[in-house]
Amino acid sequence: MRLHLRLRLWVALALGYVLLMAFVHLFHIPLRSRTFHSHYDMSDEGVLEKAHSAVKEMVEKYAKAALKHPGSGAETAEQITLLTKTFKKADSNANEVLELSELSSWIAKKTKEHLTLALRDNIFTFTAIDLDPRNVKLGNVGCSSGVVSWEEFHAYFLKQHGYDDEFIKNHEHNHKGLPREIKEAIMRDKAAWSEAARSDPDQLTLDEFLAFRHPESSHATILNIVEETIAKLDIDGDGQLTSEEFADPEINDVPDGITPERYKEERLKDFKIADEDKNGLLDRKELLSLVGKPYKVVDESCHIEHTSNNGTKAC
Ligand SMILES: [Ca+2]
Ligand SMILES: [Ca+2]
Ligand SMILES: [Ca+2]
Ligand SMILES: [Ca+2]
Repeated sequence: MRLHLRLRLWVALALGYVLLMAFVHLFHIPLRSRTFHSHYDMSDEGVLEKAHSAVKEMVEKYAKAALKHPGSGAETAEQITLLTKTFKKADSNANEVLELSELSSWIAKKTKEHLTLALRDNIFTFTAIDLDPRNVKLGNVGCSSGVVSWEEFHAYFLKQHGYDDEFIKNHEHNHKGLPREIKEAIMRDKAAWSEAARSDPDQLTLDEFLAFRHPESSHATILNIVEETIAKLDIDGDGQLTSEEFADPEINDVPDGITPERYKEERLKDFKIADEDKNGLLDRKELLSLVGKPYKVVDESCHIEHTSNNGTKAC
């Protein structure tokens, strides 16, 4: 009997985990909008629906496999502990069942966390690559964040794979002599590069670099996050968020390791930055900018650049 219950729990946990992984994986497929330039066009909904039904199919497939071979796959003590913890976190009403709404809100939370990390990492990597020449400019109104050329990225890529400056400078352009997997990785990067380079095929801006390294940060994902945020936080239903709605720790998912007070403080700071027209409300356009653009990290890049030159902060 205990074994039977344990099996049921395992299958439920596996379902939740697989669904998250499948969701994240699915957004790696080219979801780039045909209407990329329109921030308000919701025609990606069709794509999202397809993604959801693909997730459903995949979950059913994995569930059947798990029932057929309960001893196979992830049944190690460590993985069961991880799944149990994950399940508990997602089961917000603690009834030991994962409702669809819990799963959906947990996936949205994890996707948001993933994108935040990706945005943070993006500026640091971008700044580390934009060296030859370094194109960051500091101006009167702020700073532009530079461009990364294919040559800059390629030099960085080779360095990451253990090649020295001498080799990078003199290596043959057809990459003769490099291991096959490195050549294949370069070809994959080339293909992703041309997908991401919208303004100039030879170089990427900061935003394009994000799309290059994290295609899951695509427009469709960002639109989805904005819609879910409004659906969850817009208590009075006017389609906009007040600072109270936006920052209330009672209705937001407060990340682990941060107190509700601190969370509210941080969110109020974000609100001030995001409220571009200073009318005390966040509309969809402002939320799209907040989710889709690395405000804070661009600010940090100005700081890094300027302090590295003369120790003062300009932005
Ligand atoms: Ca539940
Ligand atoms: Ca550059
Ligand atoms: Ca509202
Ligand atoms: Ca506003």
